[in-house]
Amino acid sequence: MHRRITDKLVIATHNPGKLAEMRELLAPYGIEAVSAGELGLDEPEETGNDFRSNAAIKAVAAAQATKLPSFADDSGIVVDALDGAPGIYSARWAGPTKDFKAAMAQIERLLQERGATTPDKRKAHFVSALCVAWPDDHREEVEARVDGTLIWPPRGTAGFGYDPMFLPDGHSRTFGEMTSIEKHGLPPLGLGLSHRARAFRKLAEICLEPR
Ligand code: ITT
Repeated sequence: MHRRITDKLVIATHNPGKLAEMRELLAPYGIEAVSAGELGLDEPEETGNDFRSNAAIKAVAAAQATKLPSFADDSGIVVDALDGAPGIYSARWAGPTKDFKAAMAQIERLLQERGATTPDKRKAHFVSALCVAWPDDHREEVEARVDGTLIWPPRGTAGFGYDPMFLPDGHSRTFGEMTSIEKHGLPPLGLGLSHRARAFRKLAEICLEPR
């Protein structure tokens, strides 16, 4: 049986870009949300082998620490020509200073080394695994992806992380050039385009009721 989210929810992320998106996605449902950062929660070590297990590690750690239902996202960019890298290590590729310009340059360097210069060889997708965990260890888990092509040089200053390098299929602007509504707004305002928006729609279907 799926469980509905009715109470206050902890958003178990320390990434400000993600936090803003997760808050915006929850806003129409009238759920009061407080972030892990605001509560001073520690960041658990992400020891899982895939997005789904890392999302669960983060949600369960926050639910245990706060005794409140907790919502986590584990996400990343998967580059075909790099055998799926950086994948679950997408945050780590930016190093301790979270330098995503350097992380994007590293991806580009590796793509050039592998001769991936034409769009067909530069396919990538973002993945978002979402987990809501309750203090009694009930969990709701969903996952989704958005496919696209990596461009160089990066374009746009909106969004976060690898957004300026990612051109979603069927669009002429990168995520870095889109407004937040365009990137992850849900219908009727947006198209629910991003990996996180797509995963969130699945979660909303099973766990949330519109106000
Ligand atoms: P938390 O674990 O605290 O949530 P984090 O940044 O460490 O924050 P992840 O381990 O899930 O989160 O790493 C995901 C990385 O993938 C993130 O830091 C971004 O660089 C990248 N990423 C995920 N979603 C993205 C998006 O919508 N746009 C651009 N980059 C994204």
